[in-house]
Order: sequence, then C-alpha cells, then structure tokens
Amino acid sequence: MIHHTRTGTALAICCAAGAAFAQPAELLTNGGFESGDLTAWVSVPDEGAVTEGRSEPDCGYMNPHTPFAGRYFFSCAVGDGTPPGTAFVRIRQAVDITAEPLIALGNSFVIASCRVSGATGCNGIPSDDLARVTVEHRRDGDTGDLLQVSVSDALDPAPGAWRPLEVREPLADGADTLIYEFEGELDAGFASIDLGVDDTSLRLCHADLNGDLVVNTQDVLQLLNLYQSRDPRIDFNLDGQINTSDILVYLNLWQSRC
Ligand SMILES: [Ca+2]
Ligand SMILES: [Ca+2]
Ligand SMILES: [Ca+2]
Repeated sequence: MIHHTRTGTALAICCAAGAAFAQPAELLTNGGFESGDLTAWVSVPDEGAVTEGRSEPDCGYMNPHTPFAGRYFFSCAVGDGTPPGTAFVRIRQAVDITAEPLIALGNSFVIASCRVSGATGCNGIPSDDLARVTVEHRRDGDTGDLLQVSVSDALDPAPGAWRPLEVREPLADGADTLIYEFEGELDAGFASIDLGVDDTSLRLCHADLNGDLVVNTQDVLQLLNLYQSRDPRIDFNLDGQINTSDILVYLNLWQSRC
C-alpha cells in the first residue's frame, strides 16, 4: 500500500522497533477462499469447489484436505478416469487496476503467486501433473486488447506438500485490467489427481527501479541517482515534490521486496 506519508510519520514507521513496513495492496478478492465459497472467482470448467479442511482418508476425492492457511482452500479433481473428470481446471479473476497508484512509473511489475498441493490416486503412483499461474495484461477491460501474458514455470504438485508457485513480470504499458488464472492440468498417462490451491495473491510492485525484476541494493543506488536529479518518477508519496519523504516511502517498499 502506498501511503501519503509525512516525513515524521514515515520516520516513525521506519524507526519503530518491530513496526510493520508498508505492504503493496492485494488485488485479488477472496484469494484465500475464506468466504467459504467461490465469491469473485470463475471456475472453468465447473469441476472444483471451495473445501473446508477436515480429516479424511488418504485417498479419494478432495485430497489434499488441509488448507495452506485459514480454514478453506480450493480443491479440484483433475482426471480422465473414473469418476469422470476433466483434463484441466482453471480458476480466474479479473482485476481493474485503473485506480492503482504509480502504475505510470514505467518500472512497476506484477507478482502473482499461490500455494499448490496435490494428492495421488488410491494406487499410490506418484503424479507428474502440472500446475501454473498465468496473468493476462489487457487494455479496455477484461475482454479488450491482450497486451501481454505472464506465465510461471510448471510445477509438479508433490503429494501432501504445499509448494509456492510465482510469476514476476513487468506490467505491460497501457494495461488497465489483469486477469489472474490458476490452471491445473493432467499429465498424459495418468488417470487422475486432486489439486489444492490456496493463498493466491496478485500485487503491483514498484521497488525494482532498474527494471531487472529483482529488488536488491542496486535499486537503492538507482534511487539515489534518481534523487540527485530530482526525477519526478520517484514521487512515491504523490505530493508533487521530490524530497526525503519519498526516500522513506521507497525504503518501506524495498523492505517488503516489492
Ligand atoms: Ca485459505
Ligand atoms: Ca532491480
Ligand atoms: Ca513526494
């Protein structure tokens, strides 16, 4: 979250022991599924459901059955065997970013992430099925021009373990809508897998000042260069002036690596 922060306030945030640093805004609604239903999400095809963690036998539909966080997660059966399933499942959410601050900075980037788990069928054969996160950058709404697609590496959802899946990409110029999509896909030769997804997240981040998609000390050096020239792009508190307040706001972003 970008705050319109005065120097004194920023100093207090910066220097208070144990104080929380500014965090970028979470753009997804119901990203942890804690409403207990698929509010804000679209499921394609309609083969999955929000599931409450509970104790069940170690094989069968709705494994894994323990959420990564909270009480609820999204679970789906991907398969071509019995009972009939589907070779893929997707959940999608479109996000309007026109009201987000600082997206004109030119070096903003997108982080999309989730936690994924899997479970093998009752035969115990390890699965080699895939999961990935995709973000579409669009202009003129969620059915408008497709500007860019960001895709994570595919992940084998190891049985029982929640594993992170993440994509970082520059925000396409002119994008006003982002479409977050999680996809689980059955690998050829296997009959079925149960996938769990939780802790989904989509954020716009601004701390990568040199545009290499990594936030490290090189970006702080770049900040000092831009500060010396009073570059208007580092007006991080959006007050029309370039001063130490902007440095403090940036350091909060930098601390969160976003
Ligand atoms: Ca959850
Ligand atoms: Ca960087
Ligand atoms: Ca400023």
